[in-house]
Amino acid sequence: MASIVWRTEHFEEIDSTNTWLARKALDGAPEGLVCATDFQTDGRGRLERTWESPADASLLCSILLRPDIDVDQLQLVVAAVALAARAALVRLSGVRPDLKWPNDLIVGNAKIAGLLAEIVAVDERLAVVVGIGVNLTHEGPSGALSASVRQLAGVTIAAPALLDILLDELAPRREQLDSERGREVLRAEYERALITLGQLVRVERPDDAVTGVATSVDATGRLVVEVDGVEMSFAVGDVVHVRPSSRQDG
Ligand code: BT5
Repeated sequence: MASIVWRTEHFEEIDSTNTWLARKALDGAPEGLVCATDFQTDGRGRLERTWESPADASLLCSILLRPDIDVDQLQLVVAAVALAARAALVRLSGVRPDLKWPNDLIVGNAKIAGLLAEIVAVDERLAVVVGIGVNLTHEGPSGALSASVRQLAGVTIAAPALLDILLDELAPRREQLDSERGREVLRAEYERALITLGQLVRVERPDDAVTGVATSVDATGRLVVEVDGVEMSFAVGDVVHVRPSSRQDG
């Protein structure tokens, strides 16, 4: 595909950048449309959770992508945006976050960014809205294991500057999504950035939980966990939480 053209619509305040962009996607908006805001009144996390930030304290944006992938490869789109955000943070702040499967950027144990990917339409191509919130000066909700870039790096990054670099970093990764070879390159980069691999994790599903060592990410972005010598793969949609675990968790 030709190099992607980004076009950003900025709002001082909005309900949720994901919600706004999903509506635009359904109306046929082209790939590359980006929604950014200073404040969300209804910032959303996964599974009906909320994303909190006061005004002017975070990068809050959503990106419309129409990659040539199957529905079950959605996690690779999350990976592309998460890796772009990580690379942008390295370039601008020196902070090098790890990725935590499925959708967090963390430093140590503290979450500094979260992603929310939603499939909006399944036509000839998927329309995917990927939202990301990055804590720039906001340190996250009280009681949460979270932090801000300012707290960790001692620098205050402007949200538009971070978005610019993020989109710059996303362009080549977005291209990788369209071919099997590209997706393999992306998957390998994802594995290198994923702190989850090698960890003993407890994967909580709606009705049960299993504990094992996360070993890899498969070609569709599912997390592979070795449970009692047997490899099990977990898709994001089936997972409530993935937590580091201790052996006693059983
Ligand atoms: C996420 O969900 O981490 C996805 C967050 C996506 C937010 C962006 S902002 C722009 C775009 N528009 C939207 O409406 N959403 C996207 P999840 O893994 O479910 O994590 C949510 C949980 O993280 C909450 O239940 C809190 O515990 C915690 N949390 C909320 N706000 C946080 C913050 N600012 N920093 C760190 N943790 C936070």
